[in-house]
Amino acid sequence: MSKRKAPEENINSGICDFLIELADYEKNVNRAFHKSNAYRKAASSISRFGKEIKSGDEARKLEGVGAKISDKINEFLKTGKLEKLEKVRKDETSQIISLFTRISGVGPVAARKLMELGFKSLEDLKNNSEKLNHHQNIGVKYFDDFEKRIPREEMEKLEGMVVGKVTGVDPKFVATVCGSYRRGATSSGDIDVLVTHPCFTSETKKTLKLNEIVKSLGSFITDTLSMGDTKFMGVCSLEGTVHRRIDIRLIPHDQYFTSLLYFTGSDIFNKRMRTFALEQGFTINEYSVRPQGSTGVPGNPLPVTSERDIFEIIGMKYLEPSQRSE
Ligand code: DCP
Ligand code: MG
Ligand code: MN
Repeated sequence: MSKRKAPEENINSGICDFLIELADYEKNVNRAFHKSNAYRKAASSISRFGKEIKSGDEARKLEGVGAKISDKINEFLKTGKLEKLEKVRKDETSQIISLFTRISGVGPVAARKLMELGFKSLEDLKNNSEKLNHHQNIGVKYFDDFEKRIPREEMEKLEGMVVGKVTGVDPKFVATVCGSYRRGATSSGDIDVLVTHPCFTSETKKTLKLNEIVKSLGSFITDTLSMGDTKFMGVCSLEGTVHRRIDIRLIPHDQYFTSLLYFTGSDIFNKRMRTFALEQGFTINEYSVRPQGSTGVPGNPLPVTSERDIFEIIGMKYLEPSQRSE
């Protein structure tokens, strides 16, 4: 999961930052996911707006900005802060839960549980490792490293290295680094790799061995968080650099482009595109694009041979990865 996004050119970043802080608070501390998404959606709209917002009323005209958020924007523009956030930042429960949810492998539920066990700090968690699972313990171990964004230059080296090793196993493998890197971000939170092979389809699933691919990466992989048939979650490190989170997914060839689209994101863009697709009568997810059908039950997956196909099917103007940040 991504933590802090890279600062992008955004004239309304003050407003967007406080909306995202509210979104994180609602998600992690209150587990109010709808409220959280509403704040994120408003932040996304405002950052796409591009012009300086001078009042709550002006913001209200944008999609996803209602009366309550508009009032908050007025308060922020007038006073330079938000009473609600000032309180949240001072509250100990919020502080502890917010800290714990920054650990890889710890979601809002686990964070609250750990707090209820009386733990307040990372030190407390280090001293009680038996209360954490393997993934969470590694998350604590590399807490500082995982908070550091990966500069694009290092991402390029990581990409070259991973693609080289994977195609070394079989030149027919196709490996792509997705996520924020594929969108052209100047830095990334982690490394999201998709691997496919022309002989690997949703019918022939079991013939490929993900652990062979992971093994080919050698000592570059320092830790395994989890290893499944099609999904590896782990930690890697280029010589002498910080430890980084890496996910490798094996994707059937016939699902490659829907997966590529999904894992290129951003998550906010995916939500917008899914909503758009539904309005046009299509269901899209990482596996397929299907017509909705008059009964509401999705039909069979439509054939797709590029990302462009998916945009065309649902009738959305094609956007390059670099245009999919919000
Ligand atoms: N994704 C999604 N919804 C989620 C989580 C992920 O649609 N709840 C998709 C879109 C993301 C992609 O998966 O772009 C990769 O997830 P990351 O959390 O790694 O996000 P990014 O790579 O976009 O950002 P970061 O640079 O922080 O890793
Ligand atoms: Mg990522
Ligand atoms: Mn990721």
